[in-house]
Amino acid sequence: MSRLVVVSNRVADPRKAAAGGLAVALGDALNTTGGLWFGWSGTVVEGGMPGEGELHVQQAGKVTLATVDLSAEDHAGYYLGYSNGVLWPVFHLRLDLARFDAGYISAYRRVNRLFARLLMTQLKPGDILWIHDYHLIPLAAELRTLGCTHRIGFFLHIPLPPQQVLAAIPQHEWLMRAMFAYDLLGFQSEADLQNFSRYVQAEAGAVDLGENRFRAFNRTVRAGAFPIGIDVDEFAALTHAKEGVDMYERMKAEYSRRKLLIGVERLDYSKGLPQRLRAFKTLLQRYPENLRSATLIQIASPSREDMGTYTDLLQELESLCGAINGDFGELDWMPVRYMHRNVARKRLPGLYRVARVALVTPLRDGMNLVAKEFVAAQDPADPGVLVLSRFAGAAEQLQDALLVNPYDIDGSADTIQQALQMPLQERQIRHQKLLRNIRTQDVHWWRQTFLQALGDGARSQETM
Ligand code: ADQ
Repeated sequence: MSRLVVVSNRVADPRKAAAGGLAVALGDALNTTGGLWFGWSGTVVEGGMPGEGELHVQQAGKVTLATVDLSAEDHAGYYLGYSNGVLWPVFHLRLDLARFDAGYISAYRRVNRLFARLLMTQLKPGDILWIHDYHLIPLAAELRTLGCTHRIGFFLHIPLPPQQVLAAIPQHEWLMRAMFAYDLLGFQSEADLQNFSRYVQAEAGAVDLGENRFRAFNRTVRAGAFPIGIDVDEFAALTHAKEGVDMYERMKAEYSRRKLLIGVERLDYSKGLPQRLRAFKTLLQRYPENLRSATLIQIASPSREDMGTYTDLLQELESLCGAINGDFGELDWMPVRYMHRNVARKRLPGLYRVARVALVTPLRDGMNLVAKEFVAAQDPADPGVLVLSRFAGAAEQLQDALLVNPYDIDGSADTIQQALQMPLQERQIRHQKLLRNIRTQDVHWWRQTFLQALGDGARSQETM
């Protein structure tokens, strides 16, 4: 069996309890076959030389971890700059927030080149490479320049925007050309795949060879939608473990007289938090039976705090929550409980399970794993209702959620009311269908189908 080499911006030790879905998925993939996980060490070296970084290699069980330090200049330009100040906003349809003219591109190229150079020293013949996310789009092209002939797959965790939006990036042609250095491109949804297909045919003169194979720049790339899932069994086990149950019981006792709604995410402008709070406020105005009763617990974990757009958002949320509580709150009832912090992963399932409604309403999201975790944590006999943005990748699969347009505040408020009022039988039927879906296409399915497609491509090329 080929050795698997995973490359992602951040690397997690698979022996330690992983913090999120992706770390679990990749750690699990690597633990199965043994392999190498390569990426940034998380260390920023003040005064370090741009384009240089020390490589640390350590063994973690069956997995070799190879991580690179970044100079402060590279970190600022590659990570905060081009990745999160250009690609993240544009791919989430926020052209207004993109910092095109800040010159970040050179650091982005430099770090991808550095990664390629150091990764080449670690590769063995027959390795299969799986590269993750927008930080590393040109990595395969850099590796090919250095003579790498391995099979390389790429998975984009965030959405791919429509052609006209992508074309606003000054380096869009270079970026998309770099995608043809891969053998397989994985997207979260059919909509993303469509955007790729339209872009490459319109802007790069690519020829559609059928079965999602495209030819341009003298290379053929195969693309596909591989919606990422969660480890449903692991999450169900967490739900029934001590900390999950303790959390559930404590919250149940505390909120026995209330209807609990929950929102959980990283604090990010793509997640639609101000719109959600406005929809909740509208719910209280339009449907006064929710006064003294509906309580929204909103947890937003700190994220990319060193970027200005995120601190602006933090202030906006704090003032919205303050205004709702000030206008509607009573001595014995606060409509919004807002927390700007992480919740321990072991406690999340208990929190999800106690909520009658989950508000997962991003303006744009590649997939959204919280939606799937919420479904996995429910009691099938008395499940909560998922209110899900139609603009989350997860909406393609989770059609039995209540889908909303998060920009439509009144419409969202009406849908939240529908969720709060939903009869038990309808809740059970919807939950059953949602659970079936997330079980069928779970994280193991995601990994296997992607790696199989990457491996299949190798076999079909050998027979050509
Ligand atoms: P994210 O934007 O981080 O991921 P999401 O898919 O929801 O979004 O994953 C977040 C993970 O972090 C979940 O496992 C969740 O439980 C956890 N989490 C979030 N907030 C938390 C909090 N306050 N406390 C504790 N844990 C919290 C990116 C893309 C998504 C895509 C994933 C995976 O933006 O669209 O689904 O990658 O591909």
